[in-house]
Amino acid sequence: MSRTLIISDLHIGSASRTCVLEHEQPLERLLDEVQQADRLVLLGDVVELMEGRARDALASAAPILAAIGSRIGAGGEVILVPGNHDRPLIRGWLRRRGRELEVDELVPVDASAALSSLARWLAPAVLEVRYPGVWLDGSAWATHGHYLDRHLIPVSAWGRLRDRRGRAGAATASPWQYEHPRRVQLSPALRWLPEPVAARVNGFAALLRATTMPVLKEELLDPRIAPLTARLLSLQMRRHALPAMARVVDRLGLEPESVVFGHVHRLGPLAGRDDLTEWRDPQQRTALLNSGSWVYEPRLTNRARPPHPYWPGGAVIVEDGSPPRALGLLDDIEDYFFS
Ligand SMILES: [Mn+2]
Repeated sequence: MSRTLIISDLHIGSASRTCVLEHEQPLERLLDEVQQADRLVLLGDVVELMEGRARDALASAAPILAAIGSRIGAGGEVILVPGNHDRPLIRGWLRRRGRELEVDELVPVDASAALSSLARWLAPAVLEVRYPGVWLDGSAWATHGHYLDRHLIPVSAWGRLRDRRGRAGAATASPWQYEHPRRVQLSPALRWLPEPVAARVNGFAALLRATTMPVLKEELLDPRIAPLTARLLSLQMRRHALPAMARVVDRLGLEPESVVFGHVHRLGPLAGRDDLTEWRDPQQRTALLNSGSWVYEPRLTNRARPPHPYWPGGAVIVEDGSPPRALGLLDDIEDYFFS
């Protein structure tokens, strides 16, 4: 029996987000979980490299990754799949390479000095780097998920699914095209969708983008609308982010039984809360799972108790013989540990 633990969106070193792994108790909880796993997948946005102080972020990451690596131990396996916030780890390599990627391209661990440092900190665990995704076995594909942004129309920084009528399978795209969006022609008959109700709520318009943008803008998270934000983001997730992720998988020509992604910080599907038919592609062939985040955002949780889709500590577990499942690893930790 083999057990794979997938976590994403740690954003270690972020000045604008609270990475809970910079606190002892959440880190210990993760280390306990890591110890029970045969393999750890770090599914992107592990280190915050988009806020401009890469050196500081890496310094914050060093002790956390060292703790993870030593708990996994010699022979243990860590797979890193960079996301948009830690893409600088492989950016130079991508540029120098200059040709098409597989959907699970193996990236040399010395692709950059920073990546080499990560590998060194994680030792004695062995680091493997894949981009833009990794096949966990023949049936589950995992990716950070930032390619889904290509299928959203940014309007007032609010993402909406483009070209909803686009026929599934009518066009294909490659990782290279997702990396170089000007060459992507996914939506020749681009059509504006009716204004969603959510977009009319003042202050909400930018919230989806706020969770994924390089620097979280304080003014986008107005505390006065906090009770609405999680519900509205949930609506956004169902109507736009999940279909966009399904479209990425379809355009890449993949037919996995399940897709695990991060990026939008929304753990799920959660039992008893989410409609499982929404967490599938339109043909109901592929299950979609989101690994949530390890950042504490009280304006999204709004004093709710976990299990909550925006509670930090999200993970997806993949075990032989059973479908992947999402779970919160910090559901019994009180808010004040994070603040
Ligand atoms: Mn991301």
